[in-house]
This record gives sequence, C-alpha cells and structure tokens, in this order.
Amino acid sequence: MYQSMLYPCINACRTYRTLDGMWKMQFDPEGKGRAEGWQNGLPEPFSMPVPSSFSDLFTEKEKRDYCGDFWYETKFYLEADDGRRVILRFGSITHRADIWINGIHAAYHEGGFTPVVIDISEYVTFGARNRIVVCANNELNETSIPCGTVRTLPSGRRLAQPYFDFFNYSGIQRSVHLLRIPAESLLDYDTEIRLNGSDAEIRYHAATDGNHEVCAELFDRDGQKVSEAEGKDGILTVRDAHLWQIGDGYLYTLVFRILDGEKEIDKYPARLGIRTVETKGNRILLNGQEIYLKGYGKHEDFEVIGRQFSYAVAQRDFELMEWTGADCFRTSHYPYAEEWYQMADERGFLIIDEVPAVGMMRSLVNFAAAAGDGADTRFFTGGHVQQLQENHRLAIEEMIQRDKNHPSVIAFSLFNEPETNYQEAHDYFEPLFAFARTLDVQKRPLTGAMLFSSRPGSDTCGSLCDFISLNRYYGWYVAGGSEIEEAEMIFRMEMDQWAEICTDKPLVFTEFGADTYAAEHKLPDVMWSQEYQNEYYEMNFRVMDDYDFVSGELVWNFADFQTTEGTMRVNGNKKGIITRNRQPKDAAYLLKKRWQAR
Ligand code: EVA
Repeated sequence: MYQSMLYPCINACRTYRTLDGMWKMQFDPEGKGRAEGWQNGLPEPFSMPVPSSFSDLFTEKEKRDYCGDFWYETKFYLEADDGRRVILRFGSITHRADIWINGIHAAYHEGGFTPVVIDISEYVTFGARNRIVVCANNELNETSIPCGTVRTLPSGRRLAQPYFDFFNYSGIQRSVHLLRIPAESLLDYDTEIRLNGSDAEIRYHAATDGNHEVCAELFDRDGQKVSEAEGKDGILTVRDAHLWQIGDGYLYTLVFRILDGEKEIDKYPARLGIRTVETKGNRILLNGQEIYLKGYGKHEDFEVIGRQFSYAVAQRDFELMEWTGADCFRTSHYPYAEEWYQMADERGFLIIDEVPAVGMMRSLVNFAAAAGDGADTRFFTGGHVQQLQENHRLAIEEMIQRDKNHPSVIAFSLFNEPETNYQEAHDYFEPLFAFARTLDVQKRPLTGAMLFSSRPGSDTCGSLCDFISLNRYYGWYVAGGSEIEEAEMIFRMEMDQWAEICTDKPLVFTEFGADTYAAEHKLPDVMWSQEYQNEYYEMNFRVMDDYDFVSGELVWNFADFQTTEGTMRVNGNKKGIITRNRQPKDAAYLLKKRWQAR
C-alpha cells in the first residue's frame, strides 16, 4: 500500500490517466479462483463497466444478489520508465480486495468506501502491457464495517444479510486512476486555520518522502499570490481573507513545491477554504458565527447505477438540496466518493462525514429498533470485538486522512445507531474517539448518530461526542398515524431530558422521517400518504422549535433509496423528500418554505 491519498492531478511533475471503462469480471461462488490461478487471468469472464455497482445491471436475481468473491481484470499499456513512481489508485473497492499486478500480489485492503492506493512501480513492465487482477469480496460479518452476516440457502447460494437499511451494493464503484508521480513527492498535508479580525493565519504541515526543501504558496481565486512560506511546517498569513462560508465556497489554491535548488521536484496544487468550525456551549460556530444545520441524510444511490459515482446525479442532488434551502448533508452511512466533497467545497455546502460503522446491533431490521425500548443484543461483547474495533479504527484513519482538508467537512460522525446502553459500548468507542482526535489538527467536532434507545440516563456514549446527534422517529415507528398527538407528547418528554444535558452541548437531529409513497394522496391523511409526511414534519418542527439548544435538522432521507427486500420496505426505503428518480414529493415544498425563511 502507498501512504498517500492525495487526489490525482496533472502538471509538469505529476500525471494520471483513468483506467475506467469495460473490464473483465467473473463470479467465484466456490472461492476457487486463487487455487486455480485466476490472478494470472480470468478463465471465463464477462464484461463489466468500471466503475459500477454490478447488482442492478443484471436481469437475473442470482447475479443481482451475488455474495462472495468476484474478480476483475484489465490490461493497460505503460510508457517507458522516466524514474517516477507508478501508482494505482481505486476510489474504493467494496468491501475488501486483493490486487495482483502481472500475477504478483501487490496489496490487500479491507473497507469498501475509501481509496485503495498502491505503489506498483516494482511490479510493472515499462514499455509494455500490464495486467491488473482484483479479487473483491462483498460478504458481511460482525467484524466488517458495515456489519451484517451471510446466510446460506439450502441450494448453497449465499445471501448478504445486512444489519443495516441499504442495499449491499458492491464492486469497483469509483474511478480507477493510474498515476505517475515523482520519486520524492508530497504524501499528505494538514492545515490549521486561525482568524485574527479580518486576517487569517494558516499553519500547514507537509509530509514528503524525502529531505528536499518544501515551499508553500497561496493564490487567491484570481491567481494572485497572497502569501508564501518555506519548510515542511510553516505559517501563511492572509490579509483581508475571503472566508469560506455557507453558499460562498471561496477557494484559494495552496501550492506545495519540493525544490532542489531551482529545480522543481514535485508540485501539488490543493484547494483551501479559509474557515473555522467549533462548538461553544450549545452552539455550532462557523467562522465564529452560530449556524443552524438544514438538510439531509443521504445515500449514494440511484437507479441502474446503484452506488457508482455520477457527476450528473451529484449535480442534480446539489441543485435539489439548494432549491429546498438546505446547506448540509450527512454522508450516511459511509464516506462518499471524493467528488461529492469537491463539489460541496465549491458550493459552500456543509458535510458531516460518516464512517461506515453501521449495523452494530444483531438485527436484520435494526431500524425497527427505532420503535423498541432498548435494543441490547450484547453486540459489544464477545470474540469479534477486537477485530471489529481494528477495522473501525482503520476506517476512521482513512476517512480523516482523505477528507480532512475539505472546508465542507465540518464534523466527523464515528457511528450510526450502535447499541450504547451498556458499559462495553463505551469501552469500545472511547479509544476510537480519542484516536480520531489525534488525527484531525483542525479539531473538528466529533459525533455519532444515536438510536432511539440512546437517551439521557441509559446512553453511555453521548459524553464522547462534541455535539449530540439524534435519530428519532416520533410519529413513524413510534406512535404513528392517528397516534401522532401522543408522539408529540413523548417527544417533548425526551427533549426535556436532553435540555438538562444540552446546557453545554449542541444537539442536531441527524434523522427523522416518514415513509411516503409518491403516488399516494389521502384526506384525512394516513401513514404513507404525502399529506401524512407533511403532518409528520409539521409536528416534529413544532417540537424542535421549542428547544433552543437544537442546532440542526437533517431529515431522513433526501431521496428514496434501495434496500434489501422485505415486509418493512416497498422496493426500498420511501422516506425520501425526493423520489428515487429525483422529483419532489409535497414535503419538499414544506421544507423549502421553512428553510428559505430561516
Ligand atoms: C429508517 N432509520 O428506518 C432509517 C434507516 C437508517 O434507513 C434508521 O439509521 O434509524 C437508520 O439507516 O428509514
């Protein structure tokens, strides 16, 4: 593996090309590929687009739901050796993969939502064609992030059984890049920002794999140099800084150069937004000013393409989110493709970045625990915990390393709805929070989205969070339909309890929502109708507006999305404000009215 996760760029020192296109693919239900030498070439492949989620491209169920090992192969021509490193970079491979170059094992990577970056210089042949073979695997277990299990049917066919509420899309779902970068190069960098009146001070640290001098130059949007400094650690001062703000994604360019006298060894241009984020008392502050988050929990999910990144879908989603007056989304329940963050940086959009720690409860319908009173499957006890924690740690490390320099990322979420009602849960999460704090020099707030049963008195993990994030379904899983007046009453009772804790801690709603069938209208309303979705949100907003420590509302979900089939889901989760093909339901207008007025 290679230590750098920097996004590819092209200039006089660095180049890249994409290896996206049609690759070969083959399923390996018996897991015999390695023994049969498939790493040297697939025996009976079919064609498959890369990137893509393979599931919704097929017409056969067995292929859609395939669970196990699946292999990819492609070849690429490599030009002559010019002394630079050759780096192979997958945006992600879900959920784990072994990679061979010309038959030589080059890497193993666990975790399906962060880049797999490999220095393949020593495995390639220059001036010739080279073969890449990937053996990916999409099984879920209780040490994988996200968690789940695999069920074997009597026929021997295996099915993924997620402990979470989204389809287990898999494959090489993000772009593949082949990079040539200098032998001595920038590996990583950090920036810490302080504001002094209208000026800003940016402390940077540049990590390289050599000893040559580093210089940093900062350019404004017009290309004017506004500051420069020398050394791997330095301070850039900006007079009258143009701050990065909600709706004003002003980006400077921070250029790192490695110099050997006059000779430029490496050059990397990074985009930089000047902004600070912190919590103070029970408020969230951006550039020292209180903000209130308005927006959505999302998924990377769309018809046909599944979880594959598409600029077009992302663009439509930003347009729709902004049209409703939103300014924030949570990357529920995994880090998204890097391009989402770049687009958010440019638009001045806020992101709560979430690690794929979801399904930490032994339940195939864990969302239904939203109605239960204290899920306790003792998930954080037993032999699997240590390995789970190791994978979780790795996922946190890779997410923060990848995303720490995006101005749009204002917080990291380290879990979604684990059981938190016993001491072992606290013991599990405490070192992970401490670890995450060592990774982010910007000291962004850390949080985790809490289950219905995680509440004052029972929860053991809220104390680890800089702000409390609640997933709540009063009026849906809890006292829905005609009982909604009761839902309002017990919602208020819970909020009264949080009021005692939140004198010094902000609270954000990270989920609340009601399944709504886009074709359904009913007067008086019933659950699943568009009118009920409106009534549900009106009630929830009435309650939230009465508690001034509430610092944000991210509704569940931006759009309808695919899940595993079952009696609780109608061809997917229908809590979208927007349909799966990206048209508004009635509730979109309600949100628009509310958010544009705030
Ligand atoms: C739901 N509820 O029931 C959502 C899930 C989500 O999709 C949750 O965090 O509590 C989960 O993944 O619609």
